[in-house]
Amino acid sequence: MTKTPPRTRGLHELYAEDPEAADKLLWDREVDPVTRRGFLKRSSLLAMAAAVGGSIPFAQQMPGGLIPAALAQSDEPFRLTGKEGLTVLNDRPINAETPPHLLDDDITPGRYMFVRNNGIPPAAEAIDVDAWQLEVTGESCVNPQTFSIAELKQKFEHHTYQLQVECGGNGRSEYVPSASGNQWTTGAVACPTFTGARLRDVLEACGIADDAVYIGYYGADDHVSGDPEREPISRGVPMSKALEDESLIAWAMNGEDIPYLNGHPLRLVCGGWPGSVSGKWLNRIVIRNQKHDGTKMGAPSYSVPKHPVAPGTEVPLEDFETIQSMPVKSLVTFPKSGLTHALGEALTVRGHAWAGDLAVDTVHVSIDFGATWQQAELQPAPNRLAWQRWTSAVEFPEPGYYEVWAKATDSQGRSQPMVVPGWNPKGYLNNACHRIAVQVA
Ligand SMILES: Nc1nc2c(c(=O)[nH]1)N[C@H]1C(S)=C(S)[C@@H](COP(=O)(O)O)O[C@H]1N2
Ligand SMILES: [Mo]
Repeated sequence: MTKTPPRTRGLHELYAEDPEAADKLLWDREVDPVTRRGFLKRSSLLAMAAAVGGSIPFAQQMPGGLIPAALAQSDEPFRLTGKEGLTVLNDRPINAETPPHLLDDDITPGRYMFVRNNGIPPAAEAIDVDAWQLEVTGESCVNPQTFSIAELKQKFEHHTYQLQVECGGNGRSEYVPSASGNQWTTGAVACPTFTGARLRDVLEACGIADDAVYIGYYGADDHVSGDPEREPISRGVPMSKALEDESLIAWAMNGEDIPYLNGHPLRLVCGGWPGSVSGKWLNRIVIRNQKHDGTKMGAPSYSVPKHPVAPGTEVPLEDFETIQSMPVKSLVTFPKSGLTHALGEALTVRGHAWAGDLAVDTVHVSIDFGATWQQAELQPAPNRLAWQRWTSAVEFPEPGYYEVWAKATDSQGRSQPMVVPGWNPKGYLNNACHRIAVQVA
């Protein structure tokens, strides 16, 4: 674990490229109409203090958008701790996605796993693995108990699964009219391996009452307001999902500590469902006798209209339902979009496909905007809820501009749409075909 506080990508680089966007993205300013001075919001101020290595007594006098000299004069680039090559969408809270070509590994390395934060992570230096506690409680828990991580490791069998985690809002940027929230393109998905105890084993050790219907999680991150009474997020899953073999309380990812921004030292992982059910910095699980009612459990969060609606429709809250399994989807992870390819040579394209709780049955690729499709080779998943590798060699008939499209079909016969699917107010579940551009010369 690193002692460096989370930092954002090249602040000075960003300022050089697009000062206005950088200002907006990074400074989160509230402009005082009387003095026209840009006050930093409390959350930004804390980040800035962490980045310069101390509190800033005269923060109120700082002009909005000023880059502290301590950072401007340093040639050490801003970085997200433990991450590489991610595109930062927002820094308070930190949200960063992975470009498709960096998702080419069968097992996503930690440095390439996207980051979706609803709040402010616990300070890295405040995370004490030996002192970390997981409390299991709730009205449907027979014997509430608290475990240290060492106790979890010692009392329960260890299991390792490769599990796909995809944010429910992945693809949101393509909806028209646009939906508010992080404008994810394709990169809020990852499939690393996780090692931990089965959630089921831990719940059973604490006694699941007959009336249990749901579990909920709580994490150690703070609400962006700084109000200790508010949770940034506290979601959960029905008992049936909680009791699956692959639902884990994980202390390791890819055989190492979970990366700080992905929930070190402990997180819940329920693969195949919106990533928001996989609680990071996990310190409490509640067994509930009703659907969990924590922050962002209720509509419209992670919910879609029960019936299709026309784009732009205002949907009453009672007409939403909570998203469960994610829809079938695929990515082209090689080659990187925009390549020039020699005519007459076959081009091997590859990627991954996944389908929420289901398996992927077939993947097809097209080079003619979907007029014809050829079936790709598809590997079985290493375990349930892992993505599947697909590969296909395509040939181009003449020079020019092509797009390679990939389309996966799940084990129940449902395919990805070629255009953006059903608009919904919060922009969830866009599983349209991914495509890359190829110039054939
Ligand atoms: N404690 C906590 N857990 C959390 C979140 C969070 O903000 N706080 N974000 C959730 C959401 S919306 C997603 S998509 C996943 C993202 O996991 P990652 O940041 O490790 O990629 O974590 C989920 N678990
Ligand atoms: Mo998410």
